[in-house]
Amino acid sequence: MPSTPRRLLLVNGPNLNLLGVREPDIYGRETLADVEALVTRTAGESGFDVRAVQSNHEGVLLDAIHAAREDCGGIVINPGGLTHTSVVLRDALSGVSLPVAEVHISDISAREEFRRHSFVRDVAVVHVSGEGVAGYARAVQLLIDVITGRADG
Ligand code: CA2
Repeated sequence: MPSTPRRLLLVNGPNLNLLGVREPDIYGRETLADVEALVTRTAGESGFDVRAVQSNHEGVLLDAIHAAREDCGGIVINPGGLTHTSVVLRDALSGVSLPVAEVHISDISAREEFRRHSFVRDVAVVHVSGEGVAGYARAVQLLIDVITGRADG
């Protein structure tokens, strides 16, 4: 049986390219480049590499998720606002049958009512919300634990 690829797909959804530029009171001052560097460094400590995608176009995200089937062992995703709206994104994640970590910088359970529901939640095995950008690093560690069989998630 082929071994699990030691690569993660990092997906950041719509508007996350604005990190560090707008709304620092909610999302902090770190940029998308900082997030990608943090995830790459954290995964690297466990011998995983990272392919990162951010897009404001849902279809680009779906294509990246589908392609992950070929060469990734898991997916770390902050779906942005698509979290609360997209059955299509949820179907793509469940369709590829890879372990998924759902990350939110802010605490989506403590904000507006419309942010409390996540279409992604029950297709993810790891959930991190409200820990700021540092939450991406914890999500990576927990996901790698799942992938390498060290934990149940
Ligand atoms: O807390 C999170 O990470 C969110 O996924 C961020 C989404 C929001 O719709 C979710 O409810 C929670 C928003 C992403 C947009 O990010 C921005 C960053 C800086 C400035 C403006 C938007």
